[in-house]
Amino acid sequence: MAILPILQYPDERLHKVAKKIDQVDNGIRKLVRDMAETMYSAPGVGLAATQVDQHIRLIVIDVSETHDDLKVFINPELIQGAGQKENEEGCLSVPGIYEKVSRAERVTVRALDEHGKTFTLEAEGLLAVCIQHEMDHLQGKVFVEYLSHLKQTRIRSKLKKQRRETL
Ligand code: K1U
Ligand code: ZN
Repeated sequence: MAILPILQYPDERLHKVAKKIDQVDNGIRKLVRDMAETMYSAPGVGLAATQVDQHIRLIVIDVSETHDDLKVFINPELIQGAGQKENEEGCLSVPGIYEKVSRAERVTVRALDEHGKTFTLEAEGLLAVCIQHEMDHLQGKVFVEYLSHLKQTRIRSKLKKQRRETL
């Protein structure tokens, strides 16, 4: 297994639109394992392939406290959304920034698992937020892009300062 480098906002590659996966093969399963290791070590509760510079429709999520409930979504499709709720979000590509974003409260998602089998999942709470956040990554959207231009400018300056100080 390997820990993969995570692209940092405002890297332009975070805006690429991910392509559908045609075949769930051993190469995809190796990427799933590497992404899971990268997510757990960050630490985070989700990771989209876009964030590790792989522009294919693949997401891993584990919102359990015990790190034993890995969920793999290949070619995910949002088939239903209900309610609306504001939640605080973070992102491994935007370290140290937490902001409120409004999203559907409950979602139903259909995807393939790591064996290529179709499943449907109904989610609420952090899992629902995380699914929507990661699916945005696959569309090339980063959560800060829901915020005002002023907030986005402030976030970019804060990140620049943070990076200067860690050099
Ligand atoms: O997409 C990402 O970069 C992962 C992101 C997922 C996410 C979290 C919260 C709301 C929406 C989306 C993260 O994992 S940020 C880190 C984080 O929230 C966290 C880290 C350690 C323990 C618990 C949460
Ligand atoms: Zn993110």
